[in-house]
Amino acid sequence: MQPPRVLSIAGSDSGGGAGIQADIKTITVLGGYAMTAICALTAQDTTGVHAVLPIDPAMVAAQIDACVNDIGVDAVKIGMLGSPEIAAVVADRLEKLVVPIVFDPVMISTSGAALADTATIAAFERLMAIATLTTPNVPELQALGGDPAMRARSVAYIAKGGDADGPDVIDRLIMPGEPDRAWTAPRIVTRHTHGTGCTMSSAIATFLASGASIVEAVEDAREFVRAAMLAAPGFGAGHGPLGHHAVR
Ligand code: PXL
Repeated sequence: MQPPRVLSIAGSDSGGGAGIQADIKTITVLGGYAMTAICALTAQDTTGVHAVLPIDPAMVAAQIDACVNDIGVDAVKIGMLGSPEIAAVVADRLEKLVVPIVFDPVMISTSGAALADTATIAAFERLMAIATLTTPNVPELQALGGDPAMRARSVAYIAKGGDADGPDVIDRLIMPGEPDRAWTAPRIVTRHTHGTGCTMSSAIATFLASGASIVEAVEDAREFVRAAMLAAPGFGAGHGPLGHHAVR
């Protein structure tokens, strides 16, 4: 059987912990076929983001077109976009594609660096409107207007609780017309959380590409992220990467 084809439209993390690199590892370990449209390069390690270079929007569009037109795509994950112009060409392309889309509204890195400016965040509206699922963390949900604004958009989203306080992590899934769901698990206390959001969204995209429902995909992706956190190799002086390679 052929593997599900997953396209990650995101930024590159030279340190290998987040972004495109986390996505390729996640999709591959979960049995998918990973393709990429790189929106930005970051010079980055576990301690921080040292430089960012957004890619020409036409080049981002060309990468998407190349993947879609030849190999084909069963699901898309969107991560760091890099500029409002890139967000616009990504929306132009994806509005024509009928496959599951997981949108991670990346704004800030684990180390605290800004990865989206105000204009880029404003451009998220079109992407949320076409996404099968949007995956904000605590500060991202707040920047998007919180639960009232997300519910008013009538979109499915998972409010990730990893950045909240407390001994348990609670992830809430809200889908229009369905009862809210929540998953609770004891917090894994570790500084090695770099790339958890990227890993979560690309895992969900891979499960959706394999035909899972949103609920099944979220459930399985949570388990994968937790297992990868527990398998973190302990690299670097800051927020280290996950151990994708050691899971499954
Ligand atoms: O997790 C957010 C994120 C997304 N994309 C890139 C990143 C990060 C966090 O560091 O570096 C490229």
